[in-house]
Amino acid sequence: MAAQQEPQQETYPPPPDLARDAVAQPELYERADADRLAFWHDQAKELLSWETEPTEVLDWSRAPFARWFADGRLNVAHNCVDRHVEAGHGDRVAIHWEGEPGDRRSITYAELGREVRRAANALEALGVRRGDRVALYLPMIPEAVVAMLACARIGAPHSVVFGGFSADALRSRVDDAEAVVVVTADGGYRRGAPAGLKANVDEALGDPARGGGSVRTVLVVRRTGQDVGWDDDRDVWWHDAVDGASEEHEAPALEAEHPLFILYTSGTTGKPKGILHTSGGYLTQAAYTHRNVFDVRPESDVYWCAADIGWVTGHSYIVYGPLANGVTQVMYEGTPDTPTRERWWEVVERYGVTLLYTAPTTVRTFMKWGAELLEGHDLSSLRLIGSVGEPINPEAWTWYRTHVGSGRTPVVDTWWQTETGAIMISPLPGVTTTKPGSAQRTLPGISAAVLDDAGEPVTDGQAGYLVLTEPWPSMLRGIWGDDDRYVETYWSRFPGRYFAGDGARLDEDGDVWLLGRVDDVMNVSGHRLSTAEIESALVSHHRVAEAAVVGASDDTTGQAVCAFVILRAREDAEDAEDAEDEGVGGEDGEALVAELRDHVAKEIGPIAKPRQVLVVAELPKTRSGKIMRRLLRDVAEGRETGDVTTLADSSVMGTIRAGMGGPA
Ligand code: 6R9
Repeated sequence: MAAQQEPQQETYPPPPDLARDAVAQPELYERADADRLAFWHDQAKELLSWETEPTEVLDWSRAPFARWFADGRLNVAHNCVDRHVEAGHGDRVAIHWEGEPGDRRSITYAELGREVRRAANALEALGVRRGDRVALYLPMIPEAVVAMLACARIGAPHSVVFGGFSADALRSRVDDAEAVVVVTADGGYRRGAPAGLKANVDEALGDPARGGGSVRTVLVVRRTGQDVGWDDDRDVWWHDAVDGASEEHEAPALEAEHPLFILYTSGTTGKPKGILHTSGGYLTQAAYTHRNVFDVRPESDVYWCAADIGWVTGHSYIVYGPLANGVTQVMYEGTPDTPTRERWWEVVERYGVTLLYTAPTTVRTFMKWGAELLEGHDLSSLRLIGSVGEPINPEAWTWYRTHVGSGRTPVVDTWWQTETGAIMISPLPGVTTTKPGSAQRTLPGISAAVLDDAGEPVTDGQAGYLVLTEPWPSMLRGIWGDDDRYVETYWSRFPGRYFAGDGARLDEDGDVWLLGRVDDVMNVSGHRLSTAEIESALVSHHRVAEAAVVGASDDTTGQAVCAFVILRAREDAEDAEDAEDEGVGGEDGEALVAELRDHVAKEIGPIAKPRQVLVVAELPKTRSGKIMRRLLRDVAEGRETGDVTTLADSSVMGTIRAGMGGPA
């Protein structure tokens, strides 16, 4: 990494009325700085309802395994729904849901409460007990929220698997968590057509020899009405199990450290990590960050987080944070271009959305489509817009503020991870003078540093490694079933500090600029993908001998998957001949490339499909046999090749370029 100097940018102070009235005022930093643990204790008590209020704050005696608010007891689902009804807000809309085909439902907090209690009873009737894991594989429909809250209510940790993942990816996650129930749907709508989900569940669980054996029941929501296979011994319709269930359900008071969910995320090896989050600390920070970063006014705001519940953003900022704060939100099932590229702006207009939270890749897509598409729509209800998932380049930031925020709304660029559970670095909209492209400051109560290789704080705006220097309430409690990997991945690079895996630098004001991942994790459209996972998918294809995957920069998706593969020699003589003259341009070559791209989509999911697959004769390796991805990235991004002196065979890069028809 090299230090880079941002050109002098315009900065944006908070609008004066917001500076005056914002939920978060400058003294929030002062309170947190004065006594960090007392500050978090206050947040936990002020923002949540406890059956037993905690007297303990942080137990760090078994570091890096943290316990927060450990003697407190609460029920997360009660905090997200029932208590708002008890406080007289039962008629407030919790979710304005819009399906991709245009069907709509508005669900009040009172109705949501009844649904969650019915679903909780249904799960218990299916034999789900406190501590059992439940896998959810669902489209963006209200039942997804209901199922998550029903699990939370009975203390059965959920493991949401993104609906775009393949049957194989689902099976490995179900197996790792040993889930007893899978909640799914017949399908969901995507780009104007029903996409099947139940069929993938059948494939994942169909052959007990391959896994999935822990699952007793598959609970199926009818969404698209498409035909589905059915196993009478295992499959149950959601409407049969839930609709007739009692709407009375006593929410048990669970320990603050009771597991709330597992969410799998890509790491540097091929095996996804099951990130474990627990109840009291997680909910405290989800609610605190949502309230202060988005300046939430539950009586008047209409909030829209356009993520999928399959990612952590959907967990913390569609389900737990917003519902704990009792806000009204919009939930949309489909893609932004269905039926037209104006869909989002129609949604903003229809519900009067005031707060919008999305990813830079979406902003760049809208940029590409052109600002004209927004011009016919009344976006004046928007008062604050947020970004998450990857670094937002200053051009996209400025476009977002100008065209979506009508040149007047604050933009909050929020840095965090599946592992952090909630936002860690972000402007506060009524306090911070924002700089396009910078996530700026740790939130009150959070501490971070940027370190060099030796673990010393970097100076002079140099690039370094982002670390978190103090434990925080919504931190991961570990990796499911793998304590050693937790310690090794996050706490061994800089002992005592949490290593985030991101590069960063601090500018002269001390503001943080994120520089992307420093490990073999790619960020494609804000989704984390591991190079190792895609490489192992590629080598599982019978024609591939070896594969190397890099993330190449892409104008729209941030990074794009770029794969280099070496083919196996074919067994029979005839084939061996055409394997030899099989260049990337040949007809057979093209068909094979298409096949390999589809193979990855099938093994992992369409989001992992490589943008490019290049067939090469050799891969650049160091003498110790490590693939030099840096050089492949140069090729993928069309640059001159950097330093090749550590290559075992320095002619390899020339061979690769020659094979591609590019400059050697
Ligand atoms: C919430 C989420 C985490 C990784 C993280 C970093 C990148 C997220 C960012 C950002 C720069 C931001 N990232 N937000 N980089 N600025 N505002 O995305 O979680 O899927 O676990 O990804 O995403 O690289 O390490 P997750």
